[in-house]
Formats: sequence, structure tokens, C-alpha cells
Amino acid sequence: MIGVPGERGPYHAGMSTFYVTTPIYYVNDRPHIGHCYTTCVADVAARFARLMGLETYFLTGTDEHADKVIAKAVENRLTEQQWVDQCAGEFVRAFALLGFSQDVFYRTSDPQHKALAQRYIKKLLDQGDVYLGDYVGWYDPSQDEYLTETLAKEHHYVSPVTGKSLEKRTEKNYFFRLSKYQDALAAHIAGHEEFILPLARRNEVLGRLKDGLQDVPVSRALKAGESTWGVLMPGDPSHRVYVWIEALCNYLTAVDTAGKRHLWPAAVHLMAKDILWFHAVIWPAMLMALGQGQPKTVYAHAYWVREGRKMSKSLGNFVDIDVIQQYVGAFGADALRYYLITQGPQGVSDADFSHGRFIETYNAELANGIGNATSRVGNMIDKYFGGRVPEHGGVGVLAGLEQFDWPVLTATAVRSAIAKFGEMDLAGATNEGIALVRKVDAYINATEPFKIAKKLEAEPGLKDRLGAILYHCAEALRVATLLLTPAMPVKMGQLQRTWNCVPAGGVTLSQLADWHGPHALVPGQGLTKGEVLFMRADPGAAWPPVAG
Ligand code: ME8
Repeated sequence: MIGVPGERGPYHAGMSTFYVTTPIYYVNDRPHIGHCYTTCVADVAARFARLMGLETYFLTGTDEHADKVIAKAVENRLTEQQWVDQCAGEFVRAFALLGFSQDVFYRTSDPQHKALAQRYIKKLLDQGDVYLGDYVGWYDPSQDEYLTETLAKEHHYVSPVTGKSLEKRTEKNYFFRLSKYQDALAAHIAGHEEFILPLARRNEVLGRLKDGLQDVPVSRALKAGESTWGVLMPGDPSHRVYVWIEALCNYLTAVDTAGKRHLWPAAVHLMAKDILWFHAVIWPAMLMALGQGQPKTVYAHAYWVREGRKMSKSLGNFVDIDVIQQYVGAFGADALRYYLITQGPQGVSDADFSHGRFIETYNAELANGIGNATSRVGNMIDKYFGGRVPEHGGVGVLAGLEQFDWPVLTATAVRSAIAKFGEMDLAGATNEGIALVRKVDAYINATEPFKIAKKLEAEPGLKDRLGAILYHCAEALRVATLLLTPAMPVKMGQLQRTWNCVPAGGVTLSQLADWHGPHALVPGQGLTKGEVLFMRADPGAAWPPVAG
């Protein structure tokens, strides 16, 4: 929860476009849960934004020009392009497994990106924001980046990531005049509380800014015979644009076309804390130099760790695409998406990917939660009302149940979910749907429709009350499915089809959810009970599943 006045996130009433991005991932790694997580958060945000009626554009993709790519291509006897095509394909496959709805899978080897990135750098050169100078620094070959003297010293001159020695290098380099933008950046961050989220991260960035900004190198000299893979420095083909600088440009190059320019500035750049500095300081300064608007929010989440330990290559404990495939195969993509969104490292604390926790969440909130509630209500409507939505009941039918004011309860849940979406609290927004399901459970416990049904033969007059109770349950669950759709589009779509309440296109969430509105369940319309949404999982079952 953000406790400061002002705007609290990237969404605000009155906005019409919503451009959401993930980092573009290095192609050399196989896709893993970290990449899928950020992209899942972006997907849920994009789906909420579409439900809000916003013109939404969701970008994810791959960063294909790192030096490591050249080495890997050589090692695999492929051209760079063949190698990146192959690796990018793995990301596309992983994202399809999880049902992500990106509008573009953008790749920096795309000619549009390369041409526009070069055009931006040329503009910076022409106006003196990029200049040629001498660079002496500590280079981390494993990460393809330079460390500042302070940072290199702090890490005893070895890579903070791999522990391998750093190399002291002097190079003729082009620099970006980052120092020039120090005050403007500090003012922008100070003036926009929603610019860096979560707030604790914003404070970290502000703290680091106070140490002062140095100009940053934006190119690397090519050695004789070295591959020219990447984006070359405009007017000086002996230099390649440093991959980070070029990669950041992707967010703008992707939409810097006649049909898409109106999508800029982006609503939100999503990433983990590792690359916040690039997104919250270097990129905004570049945008200032380019005369472009600032993204509304830069949101840095924390990390997934696995069973309490950092995921790393040396531990070989990544939840990688194969593991992801096992979860999707056994529980469905939506179950994994739900787990990622509600149990993931949004905010500042790391989250543990634990199989036990997955099963616990799955059973409590999906199988015994939305799955059970919809199945109970669907079965009773099928059995006692011939599969037709019952009447909602006239005055007095629900006497004694006034504390369950469903029109108010559902409207409050929707408002609160929208507010949480607005501050990028997608777990909170999704939980509003589950909280509504819990209220329906409490209502069923309080009204005991099963018991009423048993008395029907003796007291047929009770049928109106039973019908009204079930109408209220079903309608509240319909609203819950709307709030759960961004996280679980497949399962909620399945339920909406069997319940005959597939949301009409072009209608906003608030309109769809309106209890008294035209999208509410209509008495008399067919409501079939459908298949079990989420089969209960056996917590004692062997995992991973044994093949065959
Ligand atoms: O940094 N937990 O690419 P990258 C959560 N190409 N998220 C994680 C994670 C974890 N354990 N591990 C990775 C790059 N991520 C550059 C980006 S953008 C212009 C260039 C996610 O492949 C998270 O989003 O190393 C993190 O920021 C990103 O993967 C890093 O991806």
C-alpha cells in the first residue's frame, strides 16, 4: 500500500492508452520462472487495462546483441541471426505455454529497432549529448558491463554476479552526458511519487542520485575482424553501440511509427530490482535528451528464489521451461499464473517458489475456492431450477440476510480491484476476486441452501427463497470471475461459457460488473453446471510427476 498523496501508480482515470513493457530478455539463457513472472505480471496488467477499456499495448521480447551472443553463435556453428532466432523461439514457446497476450514480441535484431536506435544516438551526437572521450573502467566480461570504481572495489574487483575477475580497460569511447541530467532527474522523481515503485525502491534511487551522476559510456570499439553484430555508432562504424543503451531504446523504437506513436509515453516499465537503475535513471535521462515524455511508472519487483535458495546456474535449481511445462501439464496454465501473481515477489520481498506452497494455494483458493463455489452453485441451480437462472426474489424473500448487501459488496470489490490495478498491485487486484468467492462461501454457510432444498417437498413456499439465494450466489460469482479473468483467462472463460455470461466485447469492467446493469445474470437464462474447474491436488503425490 502506498501511503503518500498524489498519483499512486501508472493508471489514472481519464487516460486512454496503456503501454506496458517487460524487459527484453537476453537470449542466451533459457526462459525461466523469473522471465515468465515479469511477463505474467505484464500480461495480467494488460488484461486489466483492456477490461478498463484502455487502448492497450503489451510489449515483451528479447535483447539479442550482447557479446555473448556472438560467442555462442560461433560455438554452435551458427550465424548470429540463426542463433538468436533459435533462442528467441524458446521464449516465444514459454510465453505461449502460459497464455501471455503480448501485442508484440519485439526483438532487437528487428531492422526497425536497429534503424531507429541509430537515429536516436545520432540525434544525441549531433546535439552534443553523446561525445567521444577516454574511458578507464572495470569491465565485467561475463555481464558485458562496466562497473564503477566504487562498485568494483566493493566487490574486490571480481564480478558481483559470477565471481570472475574484472578487467581494467582503457578505451576511446563515446559517452552519454548523464551528469547533465542529474538535477532534472532528481526533480522528476521528487515530483512524481508514482514514477518509481515500490516506494522503497524510489528512496534507494534518490539516495544513489545524491552521490552524483557520471557520464556513461555508450559504445565499444570493435577489434579488427570482430563481428559487427549489433548497432554501429552512427558515423563511426569502428564502434558498436553498447548493448544496454541500444536495448533500452527498444521501448520507444517499438512504437515510434506513424500508427503507434500515440502510445508513448509508456504507462509502465516492469522489471526486477537488478535493472532498476538502467530504467529509472539512464533511460529517463536519455528520454529527456531526446525530448520524449517519461514513462509514468517504472516498477521493480523482487526475486523468485527456489525452496529458500537463490536460483543460479551453478546450483542448477532454476524453475526453467521444462519445470514450467510440468506444472502447466499437471495443473493448467491458469493455476501457475495464479500462483505467480498472488504469491510472487511484487513489492520488495523475495518470494519462494516452493512446490508445497503451490499445492497449498492451489487447493485452498482454486480447487476449494472458486472451483468449489461455482460447482456447488451450478449444481444446485441445475438440480432445483432445471439449469435456469432463478428469480432474484422480491421484497422480503431474503429477510434476515440484509448484512449481505451484494450490489454494494460487489461494487466495492470492483472499485478496490481497479484501484489496486492502478498501483500495479496485481496480487491485490486478483485477491479481490478471491475475497468475493469467500464471501459467497460465508453466505452459503449462513443461508444453508442445501437444507432449504431438503425442506422443499414439505414447504414448497421456500422455493422462492432458495432461488433468490442461489441467484445472489451466482451473480456474485459472475462478478468474481471478471476480477479473476486477467489472472486466469482460460478457466474463467470456460466458466463464463457454461454459465452463459461471456463478457461482451468493448464493455468496461465497471459496466460488466454492475449488479443492476444489462450484463447481470438474467432469470430464466440457461446456466449449465459444467466441468470441474480445478481438480483437487493430492499434497502427498510424487513431484515431479514420473514420466510414462
Ligand atoms: O537484464 N526473479 O535481461 P535478463 C524474478 N537484457 N525475476 C527475474 C529473476 C528472478 N529470479 N531472474 C530474472 C536483461 N528475472 C536485459 C534487459 S531491458 C532494456 C534489457 C527477470 O534476461 C526480471 O524481469 O537478464 C529481470 O529484471 C529480468 O528477468 C532480467 O532479464
